[in-house]
Amino acid sequence: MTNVIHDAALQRLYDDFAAANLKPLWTEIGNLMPEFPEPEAQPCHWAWADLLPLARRAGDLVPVGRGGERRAIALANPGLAGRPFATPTLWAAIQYLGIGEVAPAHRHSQGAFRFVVQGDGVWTVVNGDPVRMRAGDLLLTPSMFWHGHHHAGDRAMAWLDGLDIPLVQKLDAAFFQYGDDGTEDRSTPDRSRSERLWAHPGRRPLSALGDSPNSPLLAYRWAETDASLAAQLELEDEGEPGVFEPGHAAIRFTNPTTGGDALPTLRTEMHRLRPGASTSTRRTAGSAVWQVFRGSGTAQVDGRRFRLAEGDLITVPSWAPLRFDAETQLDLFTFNDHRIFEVLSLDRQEITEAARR
Ligand code: GTQ
Ligand code: FE2
Repeated sequence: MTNVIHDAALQRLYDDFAAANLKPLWTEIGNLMPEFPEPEAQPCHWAWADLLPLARRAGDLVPVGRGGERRAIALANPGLAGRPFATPTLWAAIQYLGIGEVAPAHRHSQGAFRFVVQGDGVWTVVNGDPVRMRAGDLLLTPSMFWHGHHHAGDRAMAWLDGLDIPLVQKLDAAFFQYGDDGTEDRSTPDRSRSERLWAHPGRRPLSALGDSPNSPLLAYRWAETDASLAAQLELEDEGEPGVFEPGHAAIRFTNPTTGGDALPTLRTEMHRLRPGASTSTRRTAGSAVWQVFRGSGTAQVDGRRFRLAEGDLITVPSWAPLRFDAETQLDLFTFNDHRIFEVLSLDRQEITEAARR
């Protein structure tokens, strides 16, 4: 009897909490403070062989222009309730531009990059500087830099966009502005002004000695990325240090003014595994997207196993153990939010199984 009175009183208390816009911790704590991350995002795989034909159909049916701005098709993680997000912090999309098409200039507080898995012919004009996009290149569009894209080649082109849209939305930090139409630079130089000034490692122009949070270098070319990965593996062959793990070369794309990440909210890296090599199994606080640039193999994410072919994409939720096994030489591009975790001292990492020697 006392119990019944007690339960009724308790129910009144909870009702009064709700009416006063209050909620007790003790009924919520399991969800709010789990022992370790319990991400809603799932490990997922998108095959390039599925994405490209869908992008082509969008190219046939959907014009690109002012308003919609971009013919970009987002990876929507099925764990994220229908939102167009790859992970809780990362936007990943395949963007498609046909011959002669123009994606109009705009700017926004969201930071962005393009990574080109195949093709040629598009220039992204970043703060008035036309930057050529070719296979294996990483092109930056930092926060609030004007940017539009134009196609001057003879074959339609698709590439990967990475942005911090979900993070910026969650933080209520989104700002956006349209550019002037018809005034974009449509020239097609081989080398951008940004590269002419900044693509000289270890050499700072004296006209620009201060740090800038966004990298002034807007293009990281495949030739140099490839050479740096190849050199790490050559050094390994010679018994010298330099590789990240046995049979696993890796580089991070950095801002030449700080030596830190190329973008403040998105870490970008390129990895190369020798044929037959395996990575450690590693889990990291924070989420990531990986795209195969060249080669084949498998990825294991939180017990799920994905076969990987050129252009394929996977999502890695926070704290999900991740391991790659290369069949052929396997070149992998990745971007993640780990830099944000570092800035906030929330970074954690654990190797659950070391790479074999
Ligand atoms: O190319 O400017 O995938 O603003 C999403 C938002 C691409 C872009 C996206 C964008 C862009
Ligand atoms: Fe944009």
